[in-house]
Amino acid sequence: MEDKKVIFSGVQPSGDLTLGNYLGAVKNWVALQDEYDCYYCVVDLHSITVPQDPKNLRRRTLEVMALYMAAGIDPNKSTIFIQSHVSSHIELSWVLGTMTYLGELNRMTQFKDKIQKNEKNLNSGLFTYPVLMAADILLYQTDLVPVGDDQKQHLELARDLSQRFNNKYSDTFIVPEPMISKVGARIMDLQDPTVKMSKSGDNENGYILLMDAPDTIRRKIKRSVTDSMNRVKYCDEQPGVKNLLTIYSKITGEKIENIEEKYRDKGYKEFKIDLADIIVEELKPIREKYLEYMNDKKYLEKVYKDGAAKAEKVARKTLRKVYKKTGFIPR
Ligand code: ATP
Ligand code: LTN
Repeated sequence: MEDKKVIFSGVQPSGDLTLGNYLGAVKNWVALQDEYDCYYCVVDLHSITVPQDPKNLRRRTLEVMALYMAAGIDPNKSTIFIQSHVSSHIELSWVLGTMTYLGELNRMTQFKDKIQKNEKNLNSGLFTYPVLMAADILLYQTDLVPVGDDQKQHLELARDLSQRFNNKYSDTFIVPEPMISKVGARIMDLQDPTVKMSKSGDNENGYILLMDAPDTIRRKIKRSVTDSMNRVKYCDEQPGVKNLLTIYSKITGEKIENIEEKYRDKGYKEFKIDLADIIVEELKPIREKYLEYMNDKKYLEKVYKDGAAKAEKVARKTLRKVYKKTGFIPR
Protein backbone atom coordinates (compact mmCIF):
# COMPACT_ATOMS: atom_id res chain seq x y z
CA MET A 1 0.00 0.00 0.00
CA GLU A 2 2.75 2.43 0.99
CA ASP A 3 4.50 2.06 -2.35
CA LYS A 4 1.50 2.79 -4.47
CA LYS A 5 1.33 6.13 -6.20
CA VAL A 6 -1.39 8.44 -4.97
CA ILE A 7 -4.41 9.64 -6.94
CA PHE A 8 -6.71 12.45 -5.81
CA SER A 9 -9.80 13.82 -7.50
CA GLY A 10 -13.14 15.37 -6.69
CA VAL A 11 -16.51 16.51 -7.96
CA GLN A 12 -18.54 19.40 -6.59
CA PRO A 13 -22.03 18.67 -5.29
CA SER A 14 -23.22 21.78 -7.09
CA GLY A 15 -25.80 20.13 -9.33
CA ASP A 16 -26.87 16.82 -10.78
CA LEU A 17 -23.99 14.97 -12.40
CA THR A 18 -23.78 15.00 -16.18
CA LEU A 19 -22.47 12.55 -18.72
CA GLY A 20 -19.53 15.00 -19.01
CA ASN A 21 -18.60 14.55 -15.33
CA TYR A 22 -18.87 10.81 -15.73
CA LEU A 23 -16.93 10.38 -18.98
CA GLY A 24 -14.38 13.09 -18.23
CA ALA A 25 -13.72 12.10 -14.64
CA VAL A 26 -15.53 9.43 -12.60
CA LYS A 27 -15.49 6.66 -15.22
CA ASN A 28 -11.71 6.95 -15.44
CA TRP A 29 -11.28 6.71 -11.69
CA VAL A 30 -12.69 3.19 -11.48
CA ALA A 31 -9.86 1.47 -13.33
CA LEU A 32 -7.21 3.17 -11.19
CA GLN A 33 -8.25 1.67 -7.89
CA ASP A 34 -6.09 -1.45 -7.89
CA GLU A 35 -2.90 0.14 -9.03
CA TYR A 36 -3.05 3.35 -7.01
CA ASP A 37 -3.87 4.62 -3.56
CA CYS A 38 -6.95 6.64 -4.51
CA TYR A 39 -8.72 9.49 -2.70
CA TYR A 40 -12.07 10.47 -4.16
CA CYS A 41 -13.55 13.50 -2.47
CA VAL A 42 -16.92 15.23 -2.66
CA VAL A 43 -15.72 18.82 -2.67
CA ASP A 44 -18.56 20.53 -0.84
CA LEU A 45 -16.43 23.47 0.29
CA HIS A 46 -15.82 24.33 -3.35
CA SER A 47 -19.48 24.22 -4.24
CA ILE A 48 -20.48 27.15 -1.98
CA THR A 49 -18.56 29.57 -4.19
CA VAL A 50 -21.91 29.78 -5.97
CA PRO A 51 -25.09 30.06 -3.89
CA GLN A 52 -26.41 26.72 -2.61
CA ASP A 53 -29.58 25.89 -0.80
CA PRO A 54 -28.48 24.04 2.40
CA LYS A 55 -31.04 21.29 2.01
CA ASN A 56 -30.08 20.64 -1.60
CA LEU A 57 -26.41 20.75 -0.75
CA ARG A 58 -26.85 18.08 1.93
CA ARG A 59 -28.82 15.87 -0.43
CA ARG A 60 -26.46 16.35 -3.35
CA THR A 61 -23.37 15.61 -1.29
CA LEU A 62 -24.76 12.16 -0.51
CA GLU A 63 -25.94 11.75 -4.09
CA VAL A 64 -22.46 12.38 -5.46
CA MET A 65 -21.04 9.84 -3.00
CA ALA A 66 -23.67 7.29 -3.98
CA LEU A 67 -22.85 7.92 -7.64
CA TYR A 68 -19.15 7.38 -7.09
CA MET A 69 -19.96 3.98 -5.66
CA ALA A 70 -22.63 3.18 -8.25
CA ALA A 71 -20.08 3.93 -10.97
CA GLY A 72 -17.74 1.40 -9.41
CA ILE A 73 -15.62 3.21 -6.82
CA ASP A 74 -15.18 0.66 -4.07
CA PRO A 75 -14.76 2.09 -0.55
CA ASN A 76 -12.73 -0.99 0.38
CA LYS A 77 -10.15 -0.02 -2.19
CA SER A 78 -10.38 3.76 -2.38
CA THR A 79 -10.88 6.45 0.23
CA ILE A 80 -14.21 8.18 -0.35
CA PHE A 81 -14.80 11.24 1.80
CA ILE A 82 -16.42 14.64 2.13
CA GLN A 83 -14.08 17.63 1.94
CA SER A 84 -15.59 19.62 4.82
CA HIS A 85 -14.97 16.67 7.17
CA VAL A 86 -11.23 17.16 6.96
CA SER A 87 -10.42 20.66 8.17
CA SER A 88 -6.79 20.45 7.01
CA HIS A 89 -8.02 21.44 3.54
CA ILE A 90 -8.95 24.89 4.77
CA GLU A 91 -5.84 25.23 6.89
CA LEU A 92 -3.42 24.39 4.10
CA SER A 93 -5.42 26.57 1.76
CA TRP A 94 -4.71 29.58 3.98
CA VAL A 95 -0.97 28.97 3.99
CA LEU A 96 -0.89 28.43 0.22
CA GLY A 97 -3.02 31.52 -0.31
CA THR A 98 -0.28 33.63 1.22
CA MET A 99 2.06 32.28 -1.43
CA THR A 100 -0.26 32.81 -4.41
CA TYR A 101 -0.01 35.96 -6.52
CA LEU A 102 -3.16 37.82 -7.42
CA GLY A 103 -2.02 37.77 -11.04
CA GLU A 104 -2.04 33.99 -11.03
CA LEU A 105 -5.64 33.85 -9.89
CA ASN A 106 -6.68 36.62 -12.27
CA ARG A 107 -5.54 34.55 -15.22
CA MET A 108 -7.80 31.60 -14.42
CA THR A 109 -10.25 31.14 -17.27
CA GLN A 110 -12.81 29.37 -15.10
CA PHE A 111 -12.83 32.41 -12.79
CA LYS A 112 -13.35 34.73 -15.75
CA ASP A 113 -16.27 32.58 -16.94
CA LYS A 114 -17.81 32.28 -13.52
CA ILE A 115 -17.74 35.99 -12.72
CA GLN A 116 -19.67 36.60 -15.89
CA LYS A 117 -22.32 34.12 -14.83
CA ASN A 118 -22.42 35.23 -11.19
CA GLU A 119 -22.40 38.98 -11.50
CA LYS A 120 -24.61 39.32 -8.45
CA ASN A 121 -22.33 37.22 -6.27
CA LEU A 122 -18.74 38.21 -6.90
CA ASN A 123 -17.38 36.63 -3.75
CA SER A 124 -13.73 36.14 -2.96
CA GLY A 125 -14.21 32.36 -2.77
CA LEU A 126 -14.71 32.27 -6.54
CA PHE A 127 -11.34 33.95 -6.86
CA THR A 128 -9.38 31.83 -4.36
CA TYR A 129 -11.03 28.54 -5.34
CA PRO A 130 -7.91 27.22 -7.17
CA VAL A 131 -5.87 27.63 -3.97
CA LEU A 132 -8.28 25.38 -2.09
CA MET A 133 -8.06 22.90 -4.95
CA ALA A 134 -4.25 22.96 -4.69
CA ALA A 135 -4.56 22.27 -0.95
CA ASP A 136 -6.88 19.30 -1.64
CA ILE A 137 -4.31 17.77 -3.92
CA LEU A 138 -1.09 18.57 -2.05
CA LEU A 139 -2.29 17.36 1.35
CA TYR A 140 -2.29 13.74 0.15
CA GLN A 141 1.13 13.84 -1.53
CA THR A 142 -0.74 13.20 -4.75
CA ASP A 143 1.15 11.98 -7.80
CA LEU A 144 -1.68 12.06 -10.33
CA VAL A 145 -4.95 13.94 -10.67
CA PRO A 146 -7.49 12.45 -13.10
CA VAL A 147 -9.73 15.29 -14.30
CA GLY A 148 -11.38 16.68 -17.41
CA ASP A 149 -9.52 19.05 -19.65
CA ASP A 150 -11.12 22.15 -18.07
CA GLN A 151 -9.07 21.65 -14.89
CA LYS A 152 -5.65 21.82 -16.51
CA GLN A 153 -5.00 25.41 -15.54
CA HIS A 154 -5.96 24.82 -11.92
CA LEU A 155 -3.58 21.90 -11.78
CA GLU A 156 -0.79 24.01 -13.13
CA LEU A 157 -1.26 26.29 -10.13
CA ALA A 158 -1.13 23.32 -7.75
CA ARG A 159 2.16 22.32 -9.35
CA ASP A 160 3.58 25.84 -9.11
CA LEU A 161 2.56 26.18 -5.47
CA SER A 162 4.09 22.87 -4.48
CA GLN A 163 7.36 23.81 -6.12
CA ARG A 164 7.28 27.27 -4.60
CA PHE A 165 6.81 25.88 -1.11
CA ASN A 166 9.48 23.20 -1.63
CA ASN A 167 11.95 25.83 -2.86
CA LYS A 168 11.22 28.30 -0.10
CA TYR A 169 11.52 25.76 2.75
CA SER A 170 12.57 22.25 1.78
CA ASP A 171 11.01 19.27 0.01
CA THR A 172 7.53 18.90 1.45
CA PHE A 173 5.10 18.24 -1.37
CA ILE A 174 5.06 15.90 -4.32
CA VAL A 175 4.58 17.88 -7.52
CA PRO A 176 1.32 16.47 -8.95
CA GLU A 177 0.75 15.62 -12.60
CA PRO A 178 -2.55 15.95 -14.43
CA MET A 179 -4.04 12.75 -15.83
CA ILE A 180 -6.32 13.74 -18.68
CA SER A 181 -7.61 11.01 -20.94
CA LYS A 182 -7.25 11.35 -24.70
CA VAL A 183 -10.89 10.58 -25.44
CA GLY A 184 -13.70 12.27 -23.52
CA ALA A 185 -11.65 14.88 -21.66
CA ARG A 186 -14.11 17.53 -22.82
CA ILE A 187 -17.65 16.44 -23.59
CA MET A 188 -19.50 19.28 -25.28
CA ASP A 189 -23.02 20.65 -24.91
CA LEU A 190 -25.44 18.77 -27.18
CA GLN A 191 -27.12 21.98 -28.32
CA ASP A 192 -24.02 24.16 -28.54
CA PRO A 193 -20.99 21.97 -29.18
CA THR A 194 -18.64 24.94 -28.80
CA VAL A 195 -19.11 24.97 -25.00
CA LYS A 196 -18.52 22.15 -22.53
CA MET A 197 -21.43 20.11 -21.23
CA SER A 198 -22.07 21.51 -17.76
CA LYS A 199 -24.41 20.77 -14.91
CA SER A 200 -24.97 24.49 -14.62
CA GLY A 201 -25.82 24.81 -18.33
CA ASP A 202 -28.93 26.82 -19.21
CA ASN A 203 -30.52 24.55 -21.79
CA GLU A 204 -31.52 21.18 -20.41
CA ASN A 205 -31.39 19.62 -23.86
CA GLY A 206 -27.69 20.42 -23.88
CA TYR A 207 -26.73 17.97 -21.18
CA ILE A 208 -27.49 14.40 -20.22
CA LEU A 209 -27.80 13.74 -16.52
CA LEU A 210 -26.70 10.39 -15.16
CA MET A 211 -30.16 10.08 -13.68
CA ASP A 212 -32.07 11.00 -16.83
CA ALA A 213 -34.72 8.42 -17.73
CA PRO A 214 -34.00 6.34 -20.88
CA ASP A 215 -36.67 8.20 -22.87
CA THR A 216 -35.18 11.53 -21.93
CA ILE A 217 -31.72 10.37 -23.02
CA ARG A 218 -33.12 9.15 -26.35
CA ARG A 219 -34.92 12.45 -26.90
CA LYS A 220 -31.87 14.56 -26.08
CA ILE A 221 -29.60 12.57 -28.40
CA LYS A 222 -32.19 12.67 -31.17
CA ARG A 223 -32.43 16.44 -30.87
CA SER A 224 -28.70 17.02 -30.53
CA VAL A 225 -27.16 19.44 -32.98
CA THR A 226 -25.42 17.94 -36.00
CA ASP A 227 -25.36 19.66 -39.39
CA SER A 228 -26.30 19.08 -43.00
CA MET A 229 -23.39 16.92 -44.17
CA ASN A 230 -25.18 13.79 -42.98
CA ARG A 231 -21.89 11.93 -42.68
CA VAL A 232 -20.73 10.31 -39.48
CA LYS A 233 -17.25 11.78 -39.61
CA TYR A 234 -14.96 13.04 -36.88
CA CYS A 235 -13.87 16.52 -37.97
CA ASP A 236 -13.80 20.10 -36.71
CA GLU A 237 -16.30 21.22 -39.35
CA GLN A 238 -19.02 19.28 -37.58
CA PRO A 239 -18.36 19.72 -33.86
CA GLY A 240 -21.71 18.22 -32.91
CA VAL A 241 -21.04 14.92 -34.66
CA LYS A 242 -17.46 14.96 -33.37
CA ASN A 243 -18.81 15.19 -29.84
CA LEU A 244 -21.29 12.34 -30.38
CA LEU A 245 -18.51 10.18 -31.80
CA THR A 246 -16.39 10.96 -28.76
CA ILE A 247 -19.18 9.86 -26.43
CA TYR A 248 -19.69 6.68 -28.45
CA SER A 249 -15.98 5.85 -28.41
CA LYS A 250 -15.48 6.66 -24.75
CA ILE A 251 -18.31 4.37 -23.67
CA THR A 252 -17.66 1.43 -25.99
CA GLY A 253 -13.88 1.68 -26.12
CA GLU A 254 -14.07 1.41 -29.92
CA LYS A 255 -11.69 3.44 -32.05
CA ILE A 256 -13.23 6.48 -33.76
CA GLU A 257 -12.12 5.18 -37.19
CA ASN A 258 -13.95 1.93 -36.62
CA ILE A 259 -17.13 3.72 -35.65
CA GLU A 260 -16.90 5.96 -38.73
CA GLU A 261 -16.46 2.86 -40.84
CA LYS A 262 -19.47 1.19 -39.27
CA TYR A 263 -21.73 4.14 -40.17
CA ARG A 264 -20.12 4.94 -43.52
CA ASP A 265 -23.24 4.30 -45.56
CA LYS A 266 -25.68 5.30 -42.87
CA GLY A 267 -26.99 8.66 -41.83
CA TYR A 268 -27.18 10.49 -38.52
CA LYS A 269 -30.50 8.98 -37.63
CA GLU A 270 -29.29 5.43 -37.24
CA PHE A 271 -26.09 6.56 -35.56
CA LYS A 272 -28.06 8.56 -33.02
CA ILE A 273 -30.46 5.72 -32.26
CA ASP A 274 -27.53 3.39 -31.59
CA LEU A 275 -25.68 5.97 -29.54
CA ALA A 276 -28.74 6.61 -27.36
CA ASP A 277 -29.00 2.85 -26.72
CA ILE A 278 -25.35 2.68 -25.78
CA ILE A 279 -25.70 5.53 -23.29
CA VAL A 280 -28.88 4.06 -21.81
CA GLU A 281 -27.18 0.67 -21.35
CA GLU A 282 -24.09 2.24 -19.78
CA LEU A 283 -26.12 4.25 -17.30
CA LYS A 284 -28.73 1.60 -16.44
CA PRO A 285 -26.69 -0.36 -13.87
CA ILE A 286 -25.35 2.89 -12.41
CA ARG A 287 -28.87 4.17 -11.94
CA GLU A 288 -29.96 0.96 -10.24
CA LYS A 289 -27.02 0.78 -7.86
CA TYR A 290 -27.33 4.48 -7.14
CA LEU A 291 -30.90 4.00 -5.95
CA GLU A 292 -29.81 1.13 -3.70
CA TYR A 293 -27.09 3.25 -2.08
CA MET A 294 -29.40 6.21 -1.64
CA ASN A 295 -31.79 3.93 0.22
CA ASP A 296 -29.07 2.88 2.62
CA LYS A 297 -28.12 6.07 4.42
CA LYS A 298 -26.49 4.11 7.25
CA TYR A 299 -24.04 2.59 4.82
CA LEU A 300 -23.30 5.93 3.18
CA GLU A 301 -22.64 7.35 6.63
CA LYS A 302 -20.24 4.56 7.44
CA VAL A 303 -18.36 5.11 4.18
CA TYR A 304 -17.91 8.84 4.68
CA LYS A 305 -16.96 8.49 8.33
CA ASP A 306 -14.35 5.81 7.67
CA GLY A 307 -13.14 7.77 4.66
CA ALA A 308 -12.73 10.99 6.63
CA ALA A 309 -10.84 9.22 9.42
CA LYS A 310 -8.41 7.75 6.95
CA ALA A 311 -8.01 10.94 4.94
CA GLU A 312 -7.55 13.03 8.04
CA LYS A 313 -4.55 11.03 9.21
CA VAL A 314 -2.71 11.53 5.96
CA ALA A 315 -3.73 15.16 5.64
CA ARG A 316 -2.70 16.03 9.20
CA LYS A 317 0.72 14.55 8.66
CA THR A 318 1.34 16.86 5.72
CA LEU A 319 -0.18 19.85 7.49
CA ARG A 320 2.02 19.31 10.55
CA LYS A 321 5.10 19.47 8.35
CA VAL A 322 3.84 22.60 6.63
CA TYR A 323 3.09 24.38 9.92
CA LYS A 324 6.46 23.44 11.33
CA LYS A 325 8.37 24.64 8.30
CA THR A 326 6.34 27.84 8.19
CA GLY A 327 7.40 28.65 11.76
CA PHE A 328 4.27 27.89 13.76
CA ILE A 329 4.87 26.50 17.24
CA PRO A 330 3.46 22.99 17.65
CA ARG A 331 0.98 22.48 20.47
P1 ATP B 1 -20.02 23.37 -13.21
O1 ATP B 1 -20.63 23.08 -14.53
O2 ATP B 1 -21.00 23.61 -12.13
O3 ATP B 1 -18.90 24.33 -13.27
P2 ATP B 1 -18.79 20.87 -13.64
O4 ATP B 1 -19.88 20.15 -14.34
O5 ATP B 1 -17.60 21.35 -14.40
O6 ATP B 1 -19.36 22.01 -12.76
P3 ATP B 1 -17.17 19.81 -11.52
O7 ATP B 1 -17.60 19.28 -10.23
O8 ATP B 1 -16.56 21.13 -11.50
O9 ATP B 1 -18.36 19.84 -12.52
O10 ATP B 1 -16.25 18.76 -12.25
C1 ATP B 1 -16.04 17.44 -11.87
C2 ATP B 1 -15.14 16.74 -12.86
O11 ATP B 1 -15.83 16.57 -14.09
C3 ATP B 1 -13.86 17.49 -13.19
O12 ATP B 1 -12.79 16.57 -13.26
C4 ATP B 1 -14.13 18.08 -14.54
O13 ATP B 1 -12.95 18.26 -15.28
C5 ATP B 1 -15.01 17.02 -15.15
N1 ATP B 1 -15.89 17.57 -16.18
C6 ATP B 1 -16.88 18.46 -15.99
N2 ATP B 1 -17.52 18.73 -17.15
C7 ATP B 1 -16.91 17.98 -18.10
C8 ATP B 1 -17.10 17.81 -19.50
N3 ATP B 1 -18.05 18.47 -20.15
N4 ATP B 1 -16.31 16.94 -20.16
C9 ATP B 1 -15.35 16.26 -19.52
N5 ATP B 1 -15.11 16.38 -18.20
C10 ATP B 1 -15.87 17.22 -17.49
N1 LTN C 1 -12.12 22.16 -9.38
C1 LTN C 1 -12.66 20.91 -9.72
C2 LTN C 1 -13.18 20.13 -8.54
C3 LTN C 1 -12.06 19.89 -7.61
C4 LTN C 1 -10.98 18.98 -7.80
C5 LTN C 1 -10.18 19.11 -6.62
C6 LTN C 1 -10.63 18.11 -8.82
C7 LTN C 1 -11.87 20.50 -6.42
N2 LTN C 1 -10.74 20.04 -5.83
C8 LTN C 1 -9.01 18.38 -6.50
C9 LTN C 1 -9.45 17.38 -8.67
C10 LTN C 1 -8.66 17.53 -7.52
C11 LTN C 1 -13.77 21.18 -10.69
O1 LTN C 1 -14.33 22.20 -10.70
N3 LTN C 1 -14.05 20.27 -11.49
